[in-house]
Amino acid sequence: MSIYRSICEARSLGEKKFAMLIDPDKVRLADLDSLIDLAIKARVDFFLVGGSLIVNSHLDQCLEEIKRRCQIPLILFPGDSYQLSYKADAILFLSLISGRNAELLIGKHVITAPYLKVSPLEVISCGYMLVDGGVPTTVSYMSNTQPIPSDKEDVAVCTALAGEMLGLRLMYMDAGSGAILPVTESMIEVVSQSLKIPLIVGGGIHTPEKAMRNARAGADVIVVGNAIEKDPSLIQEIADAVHSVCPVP
Ligand code: 1GP
Repeated sequence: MSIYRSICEARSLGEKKFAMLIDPDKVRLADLDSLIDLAIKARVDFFLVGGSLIVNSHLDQCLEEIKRRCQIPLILFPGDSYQLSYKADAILFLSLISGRNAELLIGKHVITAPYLKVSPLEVISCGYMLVDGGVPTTVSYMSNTQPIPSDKEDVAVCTALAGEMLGLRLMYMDAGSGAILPVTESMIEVVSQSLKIPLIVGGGIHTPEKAMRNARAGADVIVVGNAIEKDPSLIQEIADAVHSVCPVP
């Protein structure tokens, strides 16, 4: 089954998925094996691999090592068009629809499309919505865009709806890595209810409780990076919290 179909099926059943973000810049290859072991034990659903700024050349090595050790699907979460690799299973083909930077709405995609056309990667178009996380994040700086204010739920809903109407197949609301304020449950709820496509939520999630509340509010996939880099024991706790959210009867 394709990765996208598995996410859609889970949404239709009310099941929640947990994606662990691996930033090749931050993870030391020496630590990767133990993180992979923890992810297998915790039944992590996906690895998202990428970052706003990859300054080392670990991307291929990271992907190879994860592939060698487990079967958890690997999804590229590219911060730029050079962050591509055939060694992953899928790619989030992100369009930064909360911003008005033409390069990140369509420009980079034109450059990348021929490469993806001949690649074995599953290409999943994804509306990427940056929401103010209370602090300037790398992604807001690097993308040269303004995030959606965290209390402007109507703007978030209209942006998500427009992305869905344009044919994007997934929506990702992100407060940005290291956000102080994660996306509110209230915003997640209204956006999720307005969409038919699955919703990914990440940025600044530090506790199993917040992960669970986001899933209950309507997030279909919860992404956590920073918190588990600091405390890998959270992998199991957050996975359990996300997976414990039961479908509404
Ligand atoms: C960032 O949503 C991801 O794009 C994860 O954010 O690193 O803050 O968990 P954190």
